[in-house]
Amino acid sequence: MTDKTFGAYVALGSNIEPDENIRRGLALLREVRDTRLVAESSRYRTAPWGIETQPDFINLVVALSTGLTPLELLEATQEIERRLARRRDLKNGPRTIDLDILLYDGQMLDEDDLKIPHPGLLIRDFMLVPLIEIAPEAMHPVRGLPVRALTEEIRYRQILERLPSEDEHQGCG
Ligand code: PH2
Ligand code: MG
Ligand code: MG
Repeated sequence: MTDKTFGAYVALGSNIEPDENIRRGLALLREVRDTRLVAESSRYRTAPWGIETQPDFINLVVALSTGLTPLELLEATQEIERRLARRRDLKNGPRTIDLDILLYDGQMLDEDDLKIPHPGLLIRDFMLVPLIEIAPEAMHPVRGLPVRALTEEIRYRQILERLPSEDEHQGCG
């Protein structure tokens, strides 16, 4: 790792063999150079937003500590999407894996291919709820408030259930 690292939050979503593709996506994230995966939210089963006639999604959010710049991190996430054979033939359609950078070190960025904070963060429960689960105090740089205080603008309520973690399964018979 380089000595200067930044906190970043990345949302994952999949609705094609989601258990397998999320597992592979997380494994590849752990291999990104100069980057450590420091926290992982629960997985949420969510109803598809956008195109509604597609399978349910699994969504979660992870916290990273990274020495990469935002655009380098974007490149790394796009490489993972390519490796998991993501095809982009239908906007908002089914995907093996989607990796979206939500926040990066309290910074704002407005590039053609990367907007930070993610424009959907405050309106999509499947991004905001798992983020609040692992980082309630993370600051939203535009609003100047921690994300836990920013649930009132949620417009797309897609969460159907929070899935129990492996640990929670144990001891249940
Ligand atoms: N991602 C989309 C489109 N629709 N719906 C759910 N439930 N979860 C997603 O991650 C999602 C979506 C585009 O990226
Ligand atoms: Mg997305
Ligand atoms: Mg995306």
